[in-house]
Amino acid sequence: MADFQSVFGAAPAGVWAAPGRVNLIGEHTDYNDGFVLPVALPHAARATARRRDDGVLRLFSEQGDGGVTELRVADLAPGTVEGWAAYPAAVVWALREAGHQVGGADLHFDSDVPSGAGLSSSAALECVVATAYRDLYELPLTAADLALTAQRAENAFVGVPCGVMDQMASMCCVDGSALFLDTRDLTQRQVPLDLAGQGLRLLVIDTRVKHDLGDGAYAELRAGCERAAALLGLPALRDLPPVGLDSALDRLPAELRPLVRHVVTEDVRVERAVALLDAGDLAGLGPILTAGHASLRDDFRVSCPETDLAVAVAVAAGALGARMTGGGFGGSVLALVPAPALDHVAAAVTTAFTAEGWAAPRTFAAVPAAGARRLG
Ligand code: GAF
Repeated sequence: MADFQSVFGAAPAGVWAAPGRVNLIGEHTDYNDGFVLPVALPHAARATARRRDDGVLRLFSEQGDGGVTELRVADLAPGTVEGWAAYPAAVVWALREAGHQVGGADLHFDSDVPSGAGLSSSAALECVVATAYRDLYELPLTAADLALTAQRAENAFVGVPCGVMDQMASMCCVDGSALFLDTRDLTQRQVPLDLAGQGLRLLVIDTRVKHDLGDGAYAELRAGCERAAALLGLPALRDLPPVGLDSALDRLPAELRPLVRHVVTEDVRVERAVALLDAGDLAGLGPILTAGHASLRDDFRVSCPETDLAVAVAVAAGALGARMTGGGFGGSVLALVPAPALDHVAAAVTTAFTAEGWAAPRTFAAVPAAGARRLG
């Protein structure tokens, strides 16, 4: 642990935090202008920071290789920064691209969001930089403005064509609630999620199969969805009403039909989930989660043997429902579990992984936490 003073030789101006997230339901809907329902995790990226007025950006991460990355803000351009440092650099670049007069900073990062686990460690890093810069440079930007800037940073600088869910979750979630977000116009509503009051827990199972959104599969899925919408003459798949699904599928090439079926049915699942939460029926969420997983496995095809097994074993061991969460191709599973069954479900999944010869998953109970904020 190297503190800010010992790394940068000066005192910091403050400390900021931005959380990772787990998405309850609404997967691969955000880049289709659809609905999502994420929850912020207590796990967060923290940045200790000070402003610099010489145009130099210095970056250090407790999770890095021990070195300081030094960059000139004026020279930042897509493709010029590699590895984890690309994410903070991207946000500074995107703020300048948007016309904000921002310069350098010293930034010391420490994150406990598991990386590559589908829990938005990248968005947490982007959002903590955006939030620190807002305060250091007194930028008149809302949380949603900062989320959009962070998304643009990831799209245009890092080169990952992600939607806006992860950045909005990291910026806008509040303690104790899920964020019901319409990704078309960013209309949002906090939906209280009193898990403890209903004797429930959200078990996160990190399969330790690293997922990487930059490897092309995510971009292909997004392109497929956009092609389907164009063929149907729609601005986005969000605009396809569920009642018109079957006839729309008949008009599409076979390889696009399952993608469209997933997106349209997933939007319906999000709306049903919100209705259940509004009615105080959290347990009713279980079958929706499991149906969402089947759709991601069979139609969207982004699950993998580890997430499929974790879901099946969790449900067999007493979870009310379970699904993979995040982009897929590995990452984490989310299970809704009666509180007394929490340890039993986690142990059953671990035993099943061991029997397959796989590394034991990392498990923890997620408590809905707050979005990005200044800590001190
Ligand atoms: C990743 C992306 F970054 C999000 O925008 C979203 O598309 C998600 O995968 C799938 O729902 O986390």
